[in-house]
Amino acid sequence: MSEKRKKPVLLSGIQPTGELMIGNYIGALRNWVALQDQYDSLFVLVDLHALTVRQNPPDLLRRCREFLCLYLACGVDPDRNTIFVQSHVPGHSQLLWILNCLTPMGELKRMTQFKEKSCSHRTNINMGLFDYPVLMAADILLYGTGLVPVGDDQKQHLELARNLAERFNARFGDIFTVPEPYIPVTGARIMSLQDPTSKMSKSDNNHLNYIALLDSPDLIRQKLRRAVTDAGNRIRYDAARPGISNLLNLFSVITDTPVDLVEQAYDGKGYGEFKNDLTEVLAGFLGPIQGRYAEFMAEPPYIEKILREGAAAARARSEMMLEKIHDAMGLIPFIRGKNPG
Ligand code: ATP
Ligand code: LTN
Repeated sequence: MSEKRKKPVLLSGIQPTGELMIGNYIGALRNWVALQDQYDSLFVLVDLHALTVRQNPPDLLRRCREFLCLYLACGVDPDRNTIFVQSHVPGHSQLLWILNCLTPMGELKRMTQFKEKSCSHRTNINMGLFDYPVLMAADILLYGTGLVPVGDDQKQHLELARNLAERFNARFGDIFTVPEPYIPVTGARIMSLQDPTSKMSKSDNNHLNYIALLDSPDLIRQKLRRAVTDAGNRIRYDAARPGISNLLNLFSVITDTPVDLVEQAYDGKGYGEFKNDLTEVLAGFLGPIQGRYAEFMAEPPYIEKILREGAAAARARSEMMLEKIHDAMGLIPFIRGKNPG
């Protein structure tokens, strides 16, 4: 067994919908990068999850490539991790079916994301949208994952994955690792710029609500200028003032400075100056990511190689796990290299 495989397994994914934005970076990608050395890490572009909402095929294809290049530009290292596309590994859909047969519909009806997406996609409430959390559980359980770095909004889905692992193990023997969420202490829920009581979301129809990783400095300035702040003009963190508190959080995370020190630095200064400085901070942070992104986008053969190798490694691992699962459940083993039966 190689050195890499002895480490505990970490897996996470982001669906290629909308535009990758600063909340996705702070809640998820930043931690993928921070943890990638300590774990045997798998990072998945969960394209099948994206099909739960209507997609235009050429746009989806372009977005998948852009997302992969952004993962790399943010520091996810293909030499130290397995990076792959969910639809390249059939085991995810196979395990989905098995887990479906262990999931009471009541558990899925309670899911907050299903309720929210059912409201925002009223004309397309499909089975996939309902089953989305079970596919996520399959992604996780298929590799014996111990740790799943995600933002706060995914807590409920992680709980389902844990329940399914425990239910399966109790019925069929100790096959699955029960995964733990890794949710950052700060930045687990970055809020929308125009409505700081809702989560910032990369598929928001109103682009003013989020800072995309590919936004230009001018666009960042415009978006921050229009970001809702609260009555008053003091730069103070206060749960009753979600607008300025959200911006303070962003400033604190990106500059790696505790919120109280940021507050001290802006004592007596106004929203205008703070927003200008936050623009500089974000533009300065995103500039190098955008530079690396452009370099990766100009290297399609390199990206294809990463995906080919990632899919091969993930397929091999997933097939071994599926054999164990099938065996435990009483399905006839598939005999490699021979015709079954
Ligand atoms: P969509 O709007 O397309 O449904 P999203 O912005 O909610 O997408 P996801 O693809 O659902 O993003 O999530 C990708 C990762 O980013 C997940 O780990 C999720 O928890 C995290 N994340 C999403 N939004 C935020 C946010 N506002 N703050 C912190 N983390 C977030
Ligand atoms: N549902 C997740 C994306 C996702 C995921 C996963 C995250 C799909 N499969 C496996 C972690 C592990 C979301 O962020 N919306």
